[in-house]
Amino acid sequence: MVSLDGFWDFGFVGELDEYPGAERVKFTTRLPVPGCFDVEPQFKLRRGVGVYRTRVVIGGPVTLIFEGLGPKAEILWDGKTVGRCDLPFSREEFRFDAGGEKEHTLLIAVDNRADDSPDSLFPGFYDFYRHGGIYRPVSICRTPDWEIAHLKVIPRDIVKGIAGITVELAGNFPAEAAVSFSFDGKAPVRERLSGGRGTFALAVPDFRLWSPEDPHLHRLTVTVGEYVRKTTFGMRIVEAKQGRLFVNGKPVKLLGYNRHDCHPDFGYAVPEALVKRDLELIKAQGCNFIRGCHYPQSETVLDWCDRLGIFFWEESIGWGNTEPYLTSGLFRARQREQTRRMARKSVNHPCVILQGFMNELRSNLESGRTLIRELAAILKEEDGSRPVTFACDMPFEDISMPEVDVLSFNLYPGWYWNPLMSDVQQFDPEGLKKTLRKYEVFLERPEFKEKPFIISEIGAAALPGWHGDVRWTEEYQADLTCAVFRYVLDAPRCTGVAIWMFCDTRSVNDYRIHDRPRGFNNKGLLDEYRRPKTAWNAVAGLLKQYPQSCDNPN
Ligand code: ADA
Repeated sequence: MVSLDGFWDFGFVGELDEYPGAERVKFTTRLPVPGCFDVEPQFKLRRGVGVYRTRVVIGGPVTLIFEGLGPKAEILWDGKTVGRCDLPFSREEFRFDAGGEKEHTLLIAVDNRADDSPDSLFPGFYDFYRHGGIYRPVSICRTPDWEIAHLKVIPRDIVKGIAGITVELAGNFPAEAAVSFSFDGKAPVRERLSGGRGTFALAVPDFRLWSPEDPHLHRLTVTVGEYVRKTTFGMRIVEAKQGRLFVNGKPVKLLGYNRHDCHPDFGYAVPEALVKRDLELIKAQGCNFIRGCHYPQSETVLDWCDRLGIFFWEESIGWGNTEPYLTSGLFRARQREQTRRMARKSVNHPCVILQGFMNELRSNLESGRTLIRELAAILKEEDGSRPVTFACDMPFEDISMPEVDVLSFNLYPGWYWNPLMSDVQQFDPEGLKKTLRKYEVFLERPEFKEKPFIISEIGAAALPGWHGDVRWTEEYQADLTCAVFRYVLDAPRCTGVAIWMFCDTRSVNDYRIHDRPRGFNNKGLLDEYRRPKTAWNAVAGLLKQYPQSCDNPN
């Protein structure tokens, strides 16, 4: 595997109906890959086609791997199209014949214009900026005759330390093969693999559980013939039952934030050092949970959550999708494909304790419910060890909650209109508590009783530097956020909260010029450069003095 990351030639060709061919592109500069061209000063916030070019010495059958780009792209090898990416933020592999062993030209034409057709996974109205770029690493390798295409480790028994390990071969693999498993560099265990696929229940020697307090990772090396594949994994079990979420048999309280993996200077290609700093800030504040809104996450984010011990909710892309999307065959097929790829990519990350999809889709429609059923089935088929959920913004009209294990509501009392709160212009802690308690009453219905309940979004915007006691001020946001944390910490029925949101994030302004001052969604407790607003330190203080912490739920 050869990494292609580095600086590539770049030319911006703007508004075009068809990709023009390399000869018409003026490569005027060099830009980083991973990177987003529309955060660079010369192309800032411009819409159109940006073409990245690099040269690669290789030959014969090759596999080109993108860890994630967006919103969509065409891939050309020596001037010929070899692939198209229509699944933003998804890991994609392209296999083709590279030709003779020599230097070749690879072009990636990224188009960041809005595709509002109901087939599109990233239409213009989503409330997060449609950056154009190669968000995550790119690599290439010679396609082997056969390979270990998938390696899945699912902890099964945390008393005896048993993990279920599935190995899947692809290509011209041998019908029968010896397979060996070595944990943490220890002497290998040998088994036989028939028909290219097998699942083995193996004892992890000297196993230690993974938890936020002790995020211990084991290493596994699997060898089949000449082929070696490695992964890390954690021994932990997640269960949704009795109206609560249990990790390793203990009820947990999830306290944390929605986080867009985004930065004004880097778009969706946030450098690893900054990702790590974000996660450390969350952990140091006393929180233990992130909802990765609203798309599949990078390996960098999940690796660091594994290492730091932060619970994670990962979801496939979606934002308020309505009937035309939910009934488009291509949209549905792309959702299924993205959800499957996400599950396969992330299965060995112990931090991922919840899996989801399709934020705020119209879950009151039959078409919504059918898609939820299909996506939940894919997650269960690929993984099955994590509870499944989706963020619902219409709990009282919803018909889809029976399809998932955890009930998650996006609620904005004290900010947006809420059916249970008459005055949204003002916030008072008692009114907010009363409103949230009404959801608990609703959750007493027999069909909901067993399912844990999470507030998947709640919050208020604050313009950095605005002070006072009305909406849009730092104090209003701080008071509301602290009241939410107090409620969640005190309410046994509430398994957790993901505050909307960690930091201010650039949004699409065209449709919502009045709600997104500065061009940002300003509901971050940090601003877009991670500078704290009043609420950040207020929450840190509250969590320090609170008797029930996330490690010790009531
Ligand atoms: C929704 C949505 C978020 C964001 C939020 C807001 O609930 O899920 O992505 O748009 O509202 O800030 O209005």
